[in-house]
Amino acid sequence: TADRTSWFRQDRFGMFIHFGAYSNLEGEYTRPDGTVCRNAEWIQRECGIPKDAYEKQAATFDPADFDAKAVVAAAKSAGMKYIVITAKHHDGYAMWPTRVNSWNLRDHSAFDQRRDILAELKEAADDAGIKLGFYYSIWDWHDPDFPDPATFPKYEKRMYAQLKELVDAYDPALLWFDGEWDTDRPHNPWTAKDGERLESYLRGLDPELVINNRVGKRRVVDGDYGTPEQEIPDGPVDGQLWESCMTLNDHWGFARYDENWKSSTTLVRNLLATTSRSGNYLLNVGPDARGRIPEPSLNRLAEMGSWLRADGQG
Ligand code: FUL
Repeated sequence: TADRTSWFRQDRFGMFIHFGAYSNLEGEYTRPDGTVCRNAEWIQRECGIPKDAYEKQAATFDPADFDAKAVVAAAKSAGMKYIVITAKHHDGYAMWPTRVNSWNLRDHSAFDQRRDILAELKEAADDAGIKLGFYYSIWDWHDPDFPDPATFPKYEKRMYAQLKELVDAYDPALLWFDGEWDTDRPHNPWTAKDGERLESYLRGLDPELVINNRVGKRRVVDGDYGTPEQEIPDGPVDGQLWESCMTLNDHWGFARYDENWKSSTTLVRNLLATTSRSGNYLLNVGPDARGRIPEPSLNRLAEMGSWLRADGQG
C-alpha cells in the first residue's frame, strides 16, 4: 500500500467530475403531465423516469463542448493534482465506447461517434502531469441482471469486462467505486466477499491502482482509503488514508436551478482542514448538457488556486 499510494498521499487535492446521461436533463425532468421534477444524477430514480423515457432523452445527449484541455486547465488553476470522472454512475450509462453493451456515450447519444472523452481527458491529463481516475458504480439501474441474486453473476461478468476495458484502454491511476451499499427495490446483492474478489482481480490487472473502500463494504480492509462524503472528519479512522469528497453547490451532477455555491473562502478552509488532518480533498464539478463546467465553479477553482499560490503553497 505504501508504495502505490505515495502519489495519493502527496497530491492531496483532486477534482471529481460527475458527468453522464443525467447531465443531459440538467437537473429537471418534465413529466408527460407537465409537472417538473428536480434532481441531478439520481434524477432517473428519484423522479421515477420510465426506462424508455430515460433512454430516449439519453439519445439526444450531445456534449459537443466538452473540452478536456479546459477541464484539466481548470483543475490546474485550483492546484488540483488528480481528476476522478464518472465512467459509469448508477444509471449504468458508460461514458466510453464500451464493447460490453450499447448503453454508452458513443452508441446511445447524439455525440460525435469518433470522440472518446475519457481518451481526451487521459491525454490532456498526461500532458499536464495530472493523474486520472474513474468512478464506477456497482449499483446499476439499467442492467436487467443486476438486482436478482440468481442472475447477478451475469451482471458481474459484464462489470469485470468493463473494468478491464477501462484499465487496458486508459491506464487509470485510481478507481473510485460506489453503489456497494445495501439498497431495497431492488436489493443490492453486493457482499464483502464480492468486493474482495473484485479488488484482487483489479490488483492482478494493475498492482499500482489506488482503490477506494467502496469496492467492498467500507471496512478498514477494503481498498486503500476511506471515503467520507460531504463532511470533513476529525482525522484518520483506524489509521486509514482518507479522502473527503464534496460538492461546490448542493448537487454532484449539473442542476441548472442550484445556485447554492460555497464561497471560495469556505472551500479553501475545507481544503486546509482536510489536509491538516491528513486527508485528501476531492472537490466536484458537474458539467452541463453541452459538457461545459459551470462558470461559478470555474471562478471558485481559480480563486482557490490564486489564494494557494499567494500563500506559497500552490
Ligand atoms: C454517492 C452517490 O449516490 C452520489 O450520486 C455521488 O456519486 C456521491 C459521490 O456518492 O454515494
